[in-house]
Amino acid sequence: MSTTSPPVTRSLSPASFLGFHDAYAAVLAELVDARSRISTRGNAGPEQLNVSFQLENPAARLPLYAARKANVVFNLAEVLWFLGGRDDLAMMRYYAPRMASYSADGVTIDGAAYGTRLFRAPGPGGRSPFDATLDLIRTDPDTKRAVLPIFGAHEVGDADHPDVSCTIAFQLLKRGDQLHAVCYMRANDAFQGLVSDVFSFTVIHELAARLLGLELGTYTHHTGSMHIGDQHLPKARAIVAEAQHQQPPTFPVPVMPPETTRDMIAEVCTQEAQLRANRTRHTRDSLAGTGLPIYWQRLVALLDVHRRLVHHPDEPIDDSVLAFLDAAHLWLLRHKWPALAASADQTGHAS
Ligand code: 5HM
Repeated sequence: MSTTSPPVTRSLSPASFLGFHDAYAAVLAELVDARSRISTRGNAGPEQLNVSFQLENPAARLPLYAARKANVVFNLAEVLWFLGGRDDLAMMRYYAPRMASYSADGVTIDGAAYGTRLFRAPGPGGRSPFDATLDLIRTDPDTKRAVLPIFGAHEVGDADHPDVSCTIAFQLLKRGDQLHAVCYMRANDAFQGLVSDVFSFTVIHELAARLLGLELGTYTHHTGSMHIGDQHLPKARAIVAEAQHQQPPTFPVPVMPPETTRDMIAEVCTQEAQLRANRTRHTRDSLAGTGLPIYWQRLVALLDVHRRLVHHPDEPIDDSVLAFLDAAHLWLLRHKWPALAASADQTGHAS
């Protein structure tokens, strides 16, 4: 009589983390020890294929490592750039001059301008792919078709363009009262791109949940090629060591308010443009005067603090605005802009 061995059971689901802070260190820990290396388009470093992770709370999207000094202002600006359906280099260059290297014509950005693929309406009166996808979920809640393609057919086999979309697609799945999201990436720079991609897509995920009146479910990130440049390895090792030996700062995770509307997003985008041009400045009263919920007021305040750092680096920053910032944002600002550390000490925020 032949015996059959029992089927091998193993989990086919990605590793799960409460928030991105822990997932980021786990990805970097794999990369710094990865044996495989690639060298392409002038960049060389370790690579790990098929890296996936899941976030239980996608609103916990910030990596709070002193060794990383994440630029949360850039992250916020980039997702506003997406939400506005924009592709202009001018806006993003203000926040990150290195974005100029993504532009083929010095005026626009193509592959990394995900907003053109997600939020730009296809024609007058037409719905954007994002809005069409939300409508699909409303009419067929169990749908598996709520997919927003990003990598385009026109990018296939392009060796010359400086910027070919790294995200393939973004998917939304309503299951029960929760909205889950999946981000599929062909390639991810584990040190830089990963931080901004997770930030942007978890904000878009959270916004979709709010607009649909659903709870925020899990966010899953799948990457074909996760890699890191050799120049980032020392900092990556420092982050991994910090994750192993230090408790992260604990801050409350702000939740996007359920009453968030597209008009509020438009108002935040308008505020961003005004602040970038240094045409407006805020106090606690003027922030309240925007009529935005506190959550969005705090993000406008973050952009205003950045405006002061860029346009008036020698002026002291209004302590009442600093004290109003989200605590995690202030913590990141203080690490990124040391000049802010002294004034931020006066705000009463925990460091
Ligand atoms: O040669 P390639 O087109 O793959 O180079 C693009 C680089 O930017 C890769 O390191 C990719 O992982 C990174 N990247 C990212 O991580 C780029 C974008 C822009 O689409 C992104 N995340 N969003």
